[in-house]
Amino acid sequence: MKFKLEAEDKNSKARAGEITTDHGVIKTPIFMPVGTAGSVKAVHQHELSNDIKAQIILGNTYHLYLRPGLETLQLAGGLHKFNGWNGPLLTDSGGYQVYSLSGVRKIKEEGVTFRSHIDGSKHLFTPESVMDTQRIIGADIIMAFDECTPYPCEYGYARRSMEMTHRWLKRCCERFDTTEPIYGFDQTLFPIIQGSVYKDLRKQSAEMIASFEREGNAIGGLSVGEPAEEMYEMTEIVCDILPKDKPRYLMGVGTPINLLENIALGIDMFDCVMPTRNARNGMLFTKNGIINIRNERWKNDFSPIEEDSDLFADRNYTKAYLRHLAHSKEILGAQIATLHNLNFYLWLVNEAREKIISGEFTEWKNKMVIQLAQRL
Ligand code: PRF
Repeated sequence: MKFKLEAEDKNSKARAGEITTDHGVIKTPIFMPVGTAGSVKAVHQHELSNDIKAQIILGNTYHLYLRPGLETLQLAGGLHKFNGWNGPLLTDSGGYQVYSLSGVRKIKEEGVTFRSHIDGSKHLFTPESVMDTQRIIGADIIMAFDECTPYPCEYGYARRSMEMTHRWLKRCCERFDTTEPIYGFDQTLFPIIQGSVYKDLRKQSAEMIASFEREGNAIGGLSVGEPAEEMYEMTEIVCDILPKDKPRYLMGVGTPINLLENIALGIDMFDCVMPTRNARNGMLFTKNGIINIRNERWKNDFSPIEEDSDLFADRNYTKAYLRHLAHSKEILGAQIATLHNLNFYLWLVNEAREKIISGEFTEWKNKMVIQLAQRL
């Protein structure tokens, strides 16, 4: 993997860059659609690449390990071959899904024992096993095994958990560095900063994570229920410590406004289920604010979903029709709304990138933040 820093904003810490992987180039800042079980829900791979021009998508170790399982993934030749997505791919380590999805779990120094949310079967994830699993899945960027602390989190727990995440990182690196990619293309490992909402812990964690000198760094444990201002404060502290010449990934964030504010603090990569999940519930993100397409207001509104959009689905279908599909629980409604939201998120980060390059980012961001907060 290579990262080239292309431009820095003068009035904020926003940056534009370019990540090169064996499966293609990613222009940053970027949003990564979430494809948990090997599919970005309701979207075809050709729509991802051709219609909304996704540059990288995400998969989850936890889900893929449980189903279809490692044997199938390895026989397929990795996730790229299995799902037909030929672009850059990142997998999360399970260091979040294990805590948020599985039932009974036990966290020990060795790793985490948990029960599958699918059939209740018992499993153990360790830093080593999670590296091996991500070798088999075969993503271009893979994530270290961490513990994402909940919010609120008592200081003592947050400190002990962060220290364990650091020890787990050492084990992840040792395993990763003594194994090879299975499918002939390069993989890189990103470590994850933790430390809850405690400034001293975040500083310590950022320094520790930076000292591993991996090719990119991630920030976890945020957007778990804390006020947005606290999230921004933590992002700022860690971005000021992380090296400038490596990409920074803020995990599981967030709303369109969260993206812009964090880009301004120096974040390069984001992922979140919000545009896809909320689309399936009828929430549409637009330049002028949030629409609930199920509202009576759109019943007889035959204007296109988004007038001057470059997306076929936005121009070709009306708000009234999409409202009807949502109320009728038609699958097409989820497909159209998901494409719309992802296209909007990708438009937003691309626009941010262009404004950073042209030197107009901060002014544009401040205007957008007001616009995006509206409810239509
Ligand atoms: N750790 C991992 N994945 C994550 C998170 C984390 O802390 C978050 C927190 N917002 C989202 N996804 N491994």
